[in-house]
Amino acid sequence: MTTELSGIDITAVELRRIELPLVAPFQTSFGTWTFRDILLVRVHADGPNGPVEGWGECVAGTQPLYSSEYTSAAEDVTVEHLLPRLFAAGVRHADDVEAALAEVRGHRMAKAAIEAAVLDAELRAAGRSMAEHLGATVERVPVGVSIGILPTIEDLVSTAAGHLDEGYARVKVKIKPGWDVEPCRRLRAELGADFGLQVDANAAYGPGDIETLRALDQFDLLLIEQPYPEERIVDNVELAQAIRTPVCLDETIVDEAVCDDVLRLGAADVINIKPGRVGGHLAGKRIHDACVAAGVPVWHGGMLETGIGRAANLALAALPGFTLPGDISAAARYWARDIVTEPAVLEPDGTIRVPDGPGTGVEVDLDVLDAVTTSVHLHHPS
Ligand code: NPQ
Ligand code: MG
Repeated sequence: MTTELSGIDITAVELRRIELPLVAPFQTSFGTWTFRDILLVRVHADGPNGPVEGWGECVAGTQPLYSSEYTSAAEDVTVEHLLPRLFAAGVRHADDVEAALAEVRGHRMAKAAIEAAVLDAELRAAGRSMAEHLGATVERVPVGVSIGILPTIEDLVSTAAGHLDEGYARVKVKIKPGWDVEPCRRLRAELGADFGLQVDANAAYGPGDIETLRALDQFDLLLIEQPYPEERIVDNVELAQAIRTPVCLDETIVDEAVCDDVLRLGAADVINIKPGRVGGHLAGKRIHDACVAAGVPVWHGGMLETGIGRAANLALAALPGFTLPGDISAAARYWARDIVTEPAVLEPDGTIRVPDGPGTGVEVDLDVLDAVTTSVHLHHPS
């Protein structure tokens, strides 16, 4: 990173579980979500100007359906394996978190939450915004919205129309076998050809479905996201050659090495970057830089975050290589009441303002937080 930060002395780490109801069920090819059970990491530390704290959000879901990680496992690995190493290494800088936790395999979403909390605290101590620290070049970012699978195509069309009226820059719809070609046909037939439309399969298809995937070419989609299972990289090379719609990878891109393989094989035309999936915002920035160098566009994905994760994501999404609207939607897309005092709102021009205060630039509403908290545990360096 550009500016050396003076660092912090971590005095304690709070692990908090919260349950937030979604404003509406969210159905994907891998399951339906009606609430989020989220692990939050709160770092208490001493900075050069006194005590500071930083927050980080773990994006793992209650069940290991999007990926192998899930909330209870993330809390367990954090308590049993990650915090002991963070404390033993005497980490004072966010830049040093990855190395301190590197010997633990996987668990990237859990690691990312710790790094985000340390980075938030370190930047608050330095009076510096995360956007500036990561290299943001814009103050507002264009955003899209992700629409789940709905009971009827009529519901889908009216929901999409509503979001376009709100000003969202593009619409993403979840697809699965049997809910793919017809929904896209109706969206185009009833809402027209000139709005940005993309689909996300969440790994629900295989090489045997190539005719169905090719049939989507007629709908002028921005991209098709993660058609095949996470580990199947080479099949994407053949798919990218067999269809016109750009292929985007999400679940597959778990770190820089895999991203590098994908770029060199030509297994993706576009990359979805999610800090939690790749182990942190710092790794997310490095993947951004690698994609920019390779001339491959990226956009910032979403994991139904609260205002804590959403603010950190906005900072990263403000980097120059994020040329496509992301899934960082307004808080109201998911929450009746967010846990930060100033939830992210959608501007009429389809953008969301990037917080510019110290750290993530958002404040946690402790009263709202306490009301949705299901457990709190404090851990101290021994
Ligand atoms: C995606 N996100 O792009 C994911 C899918 C997703 C906005 O579509 C809990 C944890 C619930 C992770 C629901 C969006 C989730 C989740 C959906 C991920 O593939
Ligand atoms: Mg996806």
